[in-house]
Amino acid sequence: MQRPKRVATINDLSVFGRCALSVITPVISVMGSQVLAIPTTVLSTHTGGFKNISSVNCDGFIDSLAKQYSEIGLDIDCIYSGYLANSSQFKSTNRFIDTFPNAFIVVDPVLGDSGKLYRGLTAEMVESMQNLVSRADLITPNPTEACFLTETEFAENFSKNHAMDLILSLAQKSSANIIITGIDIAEIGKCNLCLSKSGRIFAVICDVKNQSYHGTGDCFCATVVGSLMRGDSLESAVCNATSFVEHCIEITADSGEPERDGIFLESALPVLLYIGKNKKIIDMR
Ligand code: PXL
Repeated sequence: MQRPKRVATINDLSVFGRCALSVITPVISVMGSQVLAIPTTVLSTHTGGFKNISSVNCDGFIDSLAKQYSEIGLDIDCIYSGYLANSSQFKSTNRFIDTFPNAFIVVDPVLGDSGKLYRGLTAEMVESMQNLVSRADLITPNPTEACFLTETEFAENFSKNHAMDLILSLAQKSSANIIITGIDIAEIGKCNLCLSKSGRIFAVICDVKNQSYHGTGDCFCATVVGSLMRGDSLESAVCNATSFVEHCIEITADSGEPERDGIFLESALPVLLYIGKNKKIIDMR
């Protein structure tokens, strides 16, 4: 048996709130790849809707870990970055990527939601993120992040033409595969809009009502990474991730638990062992 693929994921560890490393690690592991979970910051909770958060910054850790791994000749198949809290973490992530030039680079440009930056993130970090996405093989912004990255005015709803303009202007910033997650397009509804490196633009419809839970972006991106690492196409990876997030939301939605606590990932994980659903793919041009 070949060794499992190795995914180094650089993100925060929010101890409570089911996002970032707490959801990425189990999702990718269940899908058969080994996760090297590299914390940028350890927080008591994520920053969306909690007070008195305590946090420990892990600045410097990424660099020392990269040094040790390159000394022992560790191979890394994929580097997947997410929430980065300051410019030093951006620099370290760039150096980490330099150290492993053969890795497939996934950047989930965690910056904000609903048209606003997350608490504590600044315009300087948007610029650093613009630089980081230019180095990626896959990026997964939500509409807010896509607008910040392209310096476009945020909209809640998009026409098909407006959404196409947005994804094409992202393609000017990055030659990566692009997935804009959860974008509301008037002609087709809420969907994940994708542009593959080969130039295909397609959408996969999201069958969700109006619930939004914290950490679903991380869950989506981790499922895409898990799928790609096991050899699925971009199209299949997006279908798998879309149906997995739908399932997570469905089993959580009637519970009455607060949205900030995240999805019931523990109950949903076994579904990933069998995921391979073919959702409808809509070609956009
Ligand atoms: O899921 C995105 C995310 C990740 N990490 C932290 C966050 C958020 C969103 O609020 O606060 C610390």
